[in-house]
Amino acid sequence: MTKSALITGITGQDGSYLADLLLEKGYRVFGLRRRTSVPILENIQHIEKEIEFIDGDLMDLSSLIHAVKIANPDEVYNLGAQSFVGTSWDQPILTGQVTALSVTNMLEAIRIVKPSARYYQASSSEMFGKVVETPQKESTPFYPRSPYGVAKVYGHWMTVNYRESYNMYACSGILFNHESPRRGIEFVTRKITDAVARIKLGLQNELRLGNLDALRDWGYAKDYVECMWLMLQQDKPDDYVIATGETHSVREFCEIAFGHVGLDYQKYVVTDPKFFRAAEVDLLLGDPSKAINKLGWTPQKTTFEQLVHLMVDSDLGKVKRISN
Ligand code: G4F
Repeated sequence: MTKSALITGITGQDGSYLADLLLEKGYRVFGLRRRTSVPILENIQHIEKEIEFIDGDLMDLSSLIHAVKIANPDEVYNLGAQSFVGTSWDQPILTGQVTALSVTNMLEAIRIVKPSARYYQASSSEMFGKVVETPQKESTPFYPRSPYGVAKVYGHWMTVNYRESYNMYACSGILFNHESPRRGIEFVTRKITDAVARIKLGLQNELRLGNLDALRDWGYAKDYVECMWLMLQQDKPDDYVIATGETHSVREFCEIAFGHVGLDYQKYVVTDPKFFRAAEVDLLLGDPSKAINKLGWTPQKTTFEQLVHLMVDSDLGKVKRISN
């Protein structure tokens, strides 16, 4: 029988890759779509006609109840959020409403309409924040460092709580940073690869960044969505860290990205205090052993260097098309 899935955040990087994967697997894919004056469909243009959109908003429980009734999903992937850490200091309350409280809205909609649906919650390595151990694993205590991180901790524990209170199949994927050509331009990796392309093509002179010494465990988003799906195919629901097990600095990312087009990053990157955060997460390094052993997942199908290269190549293509 054809399975159906409901995805929130379907127009984002992860939602779009997950929709690709589920369509390939023969799922009926429903996407929750928030009304915006200008539709943002770039990431899903190629599959727009195959997705069944349902209008709704994560902050509006009645629209989520309606969405679950319409989709009658076997699986729900809750990927929608205010996901930019930097903005969470400017809009802490909105971040709490969208990134934290709406998780309860989604869980409630499922509990009321279809409690047998399997639920995936997009948790984040930002929950580890000022890390208390390295590498970080499922049992590592949380110490979030931003309103975003705090909101994600709430969503994570609500997911665990609904699993334990109502016996729902609810899983939380603690994903470390994951990037791709579909990443939003405000995140540091895309900001760098877009700038590299513009500088190489003579359209920009410099790149202004914040903390170059921050260390992140960066993987490829396309590899990570497979893990979301795997989590919902097990006998029992559980929580998993998804990471590569390698960490690299923002500086290293710059070095490889500029180097890929024959440029020296030191000539173009300028440090600007405007991009420093009120409280920084200095180091993230995940231990994906549980996902490897229990889900049979393979991290680093795409290596760090390959990831940087494919993002630079994609941005070179995009910038050339726009500027011609
Ligand atoms: O790319 P970022 O903005 O990602 P961040 O804050 O690590 O969060 C991302 O990954 C999380 C998973 O751990 C997700 F939950 C979250 O939704 C998001 O996808 O920043 C990465 C690092 C930070 O340390 C930041 O201070 O890069 C540093 N950085 C230095 N200069 C900068 C810049 N970040 C941004 N966005 N812009 C800069 O100019």
